[in-house]
Amino acid sequence: MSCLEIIHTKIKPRIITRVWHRFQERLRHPRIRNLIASWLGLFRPHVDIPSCPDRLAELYKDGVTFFPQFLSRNEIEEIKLELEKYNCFDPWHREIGEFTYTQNPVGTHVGQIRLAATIEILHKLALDSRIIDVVTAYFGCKPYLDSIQAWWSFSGNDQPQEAENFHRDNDAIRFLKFFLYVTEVDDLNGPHIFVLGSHREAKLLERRRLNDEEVADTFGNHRIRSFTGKSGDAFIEDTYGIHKGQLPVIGKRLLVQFRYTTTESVFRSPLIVSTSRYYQPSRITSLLYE
Ligand SMILES: O=C(O)CCC(=O)C(=O)O
Repeated sequence: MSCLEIIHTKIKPRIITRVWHRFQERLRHPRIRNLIASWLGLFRPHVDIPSCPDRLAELYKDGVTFFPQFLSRNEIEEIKLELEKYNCFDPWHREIGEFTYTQNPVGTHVGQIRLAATIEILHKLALDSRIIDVVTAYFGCKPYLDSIQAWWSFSGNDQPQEAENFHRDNDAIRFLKFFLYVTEVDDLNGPHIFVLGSHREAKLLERRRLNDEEVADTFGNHRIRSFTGKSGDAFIEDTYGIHKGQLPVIGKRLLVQFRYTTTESVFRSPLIVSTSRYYQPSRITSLLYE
């Protein structure tokens, strides 16, 4: 499997991006966020907006749309074998240093693969028109590919940490995340959990982690969905909606995630790599290439 050459590491978001982020993360009402995002979209270069009414209807109503078997068994196995070769780090405890996914230090919840953004097959996927069409239609303007990530979620811990608690993401004024399950995900090894429709509802808007009880009391258990799935299953989600990665009870979950935005985010990829042959700059702006 081929890797792209690293051109720069430790890329930081621009000052204007950081200032804008501080402002937009304080805008909490979904309707106001949508209005401003639509207005900002007018300043993006022209792009044809694809028609995918069913996907859009799902994303508007529920905040999520599913792609069962987005990748075949062989394709996902190839990606898994590749990702297993890489070292990980704990983004919440960087002082621990690097480790392999089979030997995660006691107490680690997450093992991020630092070099995920160098793996060309992930770029091919991130630029796949099945995703780009939906993202472009939802944004109503030309999207940015903001980051490519992959991480392990580990069992062995009693209490949830960080994104294992319910929360809303504030990554950008409008954004979507694509999630690809690389390992099979059942109820016990860390399914992604989402509150259907919460992305457009002005409830529990505070910038903080939320506890299970207040989420259930506010939205009702019937709207809290746990996404189990086979390896190769995928979904696109508006993670301004309330979500979490359930603390795994047994095993390990391996996930690939791409972030698409309408403006550069402060969480943008710190890696710049040589341009992928799959890149079509007329359709999307990638922040991962020079
Ligand atoms: O690991 C998960 O399923 C949740 C990830 C998450 O919270 C996020 O990407 O914002």
